Amino acid sequence: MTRPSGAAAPPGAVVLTGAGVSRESGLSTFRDPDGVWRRVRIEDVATPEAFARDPARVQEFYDARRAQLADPAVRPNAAHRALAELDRRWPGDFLLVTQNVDDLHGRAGSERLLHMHGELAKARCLRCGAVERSPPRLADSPPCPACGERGGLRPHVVWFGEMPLGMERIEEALARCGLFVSIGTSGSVYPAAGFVATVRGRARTVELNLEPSEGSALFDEARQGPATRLVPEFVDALLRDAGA
Ligand code: BV8
Repeated sequence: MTRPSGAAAPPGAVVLTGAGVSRESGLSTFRDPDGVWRRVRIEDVATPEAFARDPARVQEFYDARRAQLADPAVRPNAAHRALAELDRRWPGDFLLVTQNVDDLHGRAGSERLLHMHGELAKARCLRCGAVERSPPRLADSPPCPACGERGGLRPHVVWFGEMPLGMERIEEALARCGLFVSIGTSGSVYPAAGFVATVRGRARTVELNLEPSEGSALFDEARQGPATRLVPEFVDALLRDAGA
């Protein structure tokens, strides 16, 4: 497809982020030495079976993480802001797919944004199916904002063994993209970790991460460093090259 100016339209871009992009905002990652899964076991707090077995423990785990988002010290960093600018200025198709359940991409201004693992700030009612802004604490069994029923709210978060959200839209964007950038993820959780294998060979693939991820070898380019330095640099160069 070419634009009136005759220049080729820029490729569609898909950006995937993980916990590393929020690390410099003060939120723990999962698999680093001080990570979340070093403190609690996935099987105890992040599966449907855990919720069925001990709902109070699961609700407390997510209530504590949700409370962190209300901390004024936890706010979008330069990487989140650079990705929001890319969303605003990229002249082609664009989709930011995040594995993160924090709200920092949205607060930075990203709009073409998809939370494939759900959102801490939202709760899902098992009685009426509504997905609403979550009350601060779910461990107290607050009434559903939609149906008023008590005891039916769960975090609107995708647990292990549950289907991630928006997969059709993600697969469509991956099928059309000419650029795939993975930022701040260890590449250890599927299906997100498999996206690069889906696009490599027909899209430019770039990894920006503090250290090589499990899938680094699958990328055309892999750069190591903190997201707050790598991402703004990368976005500036991308927009300059695209004349955007
Ligand atoms: C699915 C929400 C299929 C919860 C998360 C057996 C049974 C069932 C499924 C499976 C199974 N075996 C394998 C699977 C698949 C499973 C999976 O992949 N398991 C892994 C452990 C092997 N996946 C699933 O279950 C998925 N669903 O497959 O469904 C299906 C099919 C049909 C019908 C029904 C179902 C669902 C997975 C989603 C789970 N939920 N999150 C919550 O947040 O509490 S995933 C969890 O890992 C986190 O949320 C996180 O988002 C995600 C990925 O972690 P990362 O973001 O990569 O974080 P990590 O700490 O690992 O890495 C951080 C990186 O950042 C590091 O590389 C570090 O170097 C870097 N970094 C650090 N600081 C910085 C930095 N980079 C830059 N700058 C810095 N400053």
